[in-house]
Amino acid sequence: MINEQLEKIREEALKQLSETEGLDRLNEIRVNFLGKKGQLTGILKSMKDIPPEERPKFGQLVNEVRAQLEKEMEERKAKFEEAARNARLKAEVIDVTLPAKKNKVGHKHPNTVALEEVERIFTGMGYEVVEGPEVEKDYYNFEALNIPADHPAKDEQDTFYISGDILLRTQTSSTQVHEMEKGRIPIKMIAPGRVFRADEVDATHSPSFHQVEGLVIDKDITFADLKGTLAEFARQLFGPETRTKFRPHHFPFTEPSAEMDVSCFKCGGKGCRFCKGEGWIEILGCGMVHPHVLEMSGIDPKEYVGFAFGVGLERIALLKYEIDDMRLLYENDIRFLNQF
Ligand code: 2U9
Repeated sequence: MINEQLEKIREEALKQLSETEGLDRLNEIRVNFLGKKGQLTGILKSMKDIPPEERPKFGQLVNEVRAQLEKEMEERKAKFEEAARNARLKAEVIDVTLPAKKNKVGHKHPNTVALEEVERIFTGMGYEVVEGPEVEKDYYNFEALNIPADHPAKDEQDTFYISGDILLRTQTSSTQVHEMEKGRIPIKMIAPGRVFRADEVDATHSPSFHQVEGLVIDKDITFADLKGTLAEFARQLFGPETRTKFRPHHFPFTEPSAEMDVSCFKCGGKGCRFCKGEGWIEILGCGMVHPHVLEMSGIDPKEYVGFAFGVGLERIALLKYEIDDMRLLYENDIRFLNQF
């Protein structure tokens, strides 16, 4: 009777084991049959109901069933674990025949390319590149450059003020003033950098843009030196055929002052859509340094003369790359930048 019961337990356990599909269920079965309160443990309690002489045999049988079930469970556990490992290996498989992912290599911004080109041209002519602070004193940005207190550029609508006499520079000229104050002459420098003006953003304006200004101070410098230098700059930047023309202009810090045009590098000066039919393109402002500007920085205008010029870097980049909207330079749209 009790032997039959044991057989039933064995059969039931083996049946359930053969139907298991996971480690969780396997554990459940283990607890159910072999656990402290399991069926096999339970049947041992019925030992008292059988004659004492049969007890050892029955005990042996129970142990046999236990051993068999444990073995079966171990085998199934190993099987499940192997299946799980195989599934993981399959999921993690790497197809080495797929094409490799290419790293996207960036490149220089058009502004940087233009700046490096301008720097190359001027360092080639013996100029030093000097950088200065973007936050300046009113004196270095305006007063030392002969820009009077009532000049419209000083208006709060045109300049960003940080406090009473501290502002964001509107031109890199302040860097040249610092250089003049050091009193080491001759000076032959360019001052590239970021400048700020309270302008609304449009196709040709931005509240922050970049300039390259130049300054030469020595004995016997003439307007001919200025013209020769800037004509050579234009030829190197836009091609050897480039012609230049100087138109009178006014700046507070130079006297006389001029603006320089270059012959259109698209049509050679005949007039086209690019130069709006003019044949000429305005490039930069320039002039002989105002004697009062030299004097204010401690340089004797009777002994020394100089010329200066200023060029908008974005303007060069837009022209060189034929970009018709300055905003594109600041949007960092990869589709745009990838073209250069
Ligand atoms: C010192 C004395 C004189 C720098 C100069 C210009 C003419 C000029 C503009 C070009 C386009 C500014 O970026 S822009 O808007 N600049 O036209 N700049 S002469 O003259 C100086 C500089 C420093 C001590």
